Amino acid sequence: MVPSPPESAPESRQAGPPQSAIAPGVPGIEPPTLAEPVEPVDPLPPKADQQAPEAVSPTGTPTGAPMDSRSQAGAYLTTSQGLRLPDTDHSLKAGPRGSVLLRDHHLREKITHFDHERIPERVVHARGAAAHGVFRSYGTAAKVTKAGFLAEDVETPVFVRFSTVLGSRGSADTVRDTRGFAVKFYTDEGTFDLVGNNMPVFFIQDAIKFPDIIHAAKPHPDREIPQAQSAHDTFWDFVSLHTEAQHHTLWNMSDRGIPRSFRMMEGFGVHTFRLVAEDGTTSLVKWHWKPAAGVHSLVWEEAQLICGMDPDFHRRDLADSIEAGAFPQWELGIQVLPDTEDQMFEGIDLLDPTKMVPEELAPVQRVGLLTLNANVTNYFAETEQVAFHLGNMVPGIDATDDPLLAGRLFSYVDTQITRLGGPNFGQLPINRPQAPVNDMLRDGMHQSAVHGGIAPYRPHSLDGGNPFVAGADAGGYIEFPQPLPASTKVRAAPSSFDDHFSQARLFWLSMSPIEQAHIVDAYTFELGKCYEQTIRERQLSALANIDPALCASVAQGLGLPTPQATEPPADVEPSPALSQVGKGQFPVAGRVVGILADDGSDLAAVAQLAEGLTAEGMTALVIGPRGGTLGQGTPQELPVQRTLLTTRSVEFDAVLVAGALAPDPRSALLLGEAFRHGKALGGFGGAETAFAAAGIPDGSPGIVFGSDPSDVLARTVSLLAEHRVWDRFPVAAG
Ligand code: HDE
Repeated sequence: MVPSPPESAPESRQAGPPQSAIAPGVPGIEPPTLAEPVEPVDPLPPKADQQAPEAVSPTGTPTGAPMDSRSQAGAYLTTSQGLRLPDTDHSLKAGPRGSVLLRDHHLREKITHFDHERIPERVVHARGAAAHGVFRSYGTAAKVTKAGFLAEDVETPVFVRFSTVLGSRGSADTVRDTRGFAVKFYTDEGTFDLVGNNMPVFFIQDAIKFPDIIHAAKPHPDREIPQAQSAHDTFWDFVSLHTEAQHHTLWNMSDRGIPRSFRMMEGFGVHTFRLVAEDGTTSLVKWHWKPAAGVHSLVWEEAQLICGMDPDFHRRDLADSIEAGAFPQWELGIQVLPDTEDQMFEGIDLLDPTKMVPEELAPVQRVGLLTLNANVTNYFAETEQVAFHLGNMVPGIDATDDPLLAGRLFSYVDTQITRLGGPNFGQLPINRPQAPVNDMLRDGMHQSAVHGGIAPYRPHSLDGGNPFVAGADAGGYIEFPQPLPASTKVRAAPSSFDDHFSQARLFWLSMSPIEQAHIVDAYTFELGKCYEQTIRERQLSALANIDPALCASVAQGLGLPTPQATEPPADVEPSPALSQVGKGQFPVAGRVVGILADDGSDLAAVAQLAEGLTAEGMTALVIGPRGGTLGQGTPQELPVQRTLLTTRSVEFDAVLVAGALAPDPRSALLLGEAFRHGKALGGFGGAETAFAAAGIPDGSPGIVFGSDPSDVLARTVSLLAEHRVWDRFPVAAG
């Protein structure tokens, strides 16, 4: 059963300071009282935007219990055993100035539990954020797979976790990195996990190299720096030697490495999977997630500023947009490829995870819609404890012989045993299947099922013979009987894995000039951060094999000579689908617009603008020179949501300026940055003065002026729908 999502944005709270009325991020369900409460009350219910894991039993049986049935209960503070406590502020002592007594069980329990509150963070993808949602299938995949959740109009509850790869759990969100995009479908036939990334290719072709790439990309083991980034010697040392990593590295250096929002990322299954239809026919497929909000990125300076200003930028954006009712959506798509004996398609080895299949060669067919409609109730219980596993498959979906996939099929269960402290992690509430579980797995740390019966073994004649094995007609998962060619045991890759540069070149040639300029800057920045010149030179040699112009531009930025290619540039056809630029207008719901105003602004117009923005599902934040309200004591008195001290341009997708504004270097900085970052800008009521004070040249593209605020709003929002004003930055083609 699909849990019912909140229909729309939760109502604003009735009381509380006016600032919290429209700004997202309200911390609690009720506004706090000034004085500490003294009347005992039961715990408050979760906020309207939150949802907890379905209250099924550890073995997948619906309990009918409400979603908050697993949270704290009762009006009084207790021990973990439910004993009511009169005091939690003082240890038990031999007199107020005397020794603390060992017999203080409350002190011991409180500190002991606290001492063990942390678990090992994920080896990779430690930093993440997640949400609940629902997947509705169109039924268009039913001809190629018998998977029940892909039949027409089936709705399946999902839990989705996004992540960076390299950083520790407390690192910043907007670092240059690949992003994880892991989806858990709680289907009637068992849980299906689609554990992908926001890039369609991977650094390595064989799982045995995973520890190598990760050790190279993680901080240097001596000083443990730098955190959460690839701009350092060991990363470039590895990828310049192990050149199969070059294609993925190029994606990382592109704008895909710094997404604007999780909501604005594509997702990819990376490996080729095999789908099995009802009649037994098979196809090879690549999974895709297509975001409704479009694919958009930050610019590099903005990303760096955000690391300091708001390291939680992406998780805040995800939670805020769900809280505001601007539910993030993606369509699931598949590229369906013939399951031929050689598992090749148009010369592309489908078992090589450093290769993708251009959409122009195999269109992405849309098969369903994912909507994230509820935030988690408790980060640790859900986002931290969720355990994905590639082996969580359902009938109709099977693996291929991709050697990277093989290693992953082993790794994910293994890592959870360390991370979650034993083999019963599947019984944690967020990991419980929503299909009956009868696994004969027994005991182990933290066993929370209470199994009946006496015969957890097969065959047996006790317990009525239960459980029985299920053939295909009873929904059993039958591995595809793949014919295997005669072969010799060998530690080697096929020669079709030898091509390391052609698709990197294809990606480079598919980029628009502004995207290419960003890529050149990214390489120049990252290699500029390497200490060893040899490593820079070696990486330049790899770039020479991708594209001579790319190589020459980076070499110039580094002040190094341009090396010659060691192999002729591949003759490849660009794939326009790979570019993010010039793809038209996208929905603006969930975008954040700042309105710069002061006491001299037309506050009635500002209020109207804020209303207009909110009506379109955006977040409007009034930025004032100080906190409190503008126009104090006048009928137009207006709450300020951000001050020039508490915000910076990077918080906004677009900025509107209400009036000339009193001169203030901080508002000039805000406007100058927003201009430099290609953001939509607008102003009315003499706002030209404020732009001039920020040093922005008159007549610059992408700045809307007018006397009618609602007209300025409409035109600015139209610019915002294209994400950035790129024609502010003329770049040479090529
Ligand atoms: Fe992972 N990966 N991975 N990976 N991966 C993990 O599992 C691993 C790979 C990906 O939000 C770990 O539970 C190996 C490719 C995501 O919880 C670990 C190999 C892709 C997430 C692990 C790969 C991914 C992980 C760490 C090479 C893109 C986060 C904690 C054979 C298709 C899931 C954990 C979440 C997490 C191992 C390669 C994506 C250690 C050995 C390729 C999105 O098991």
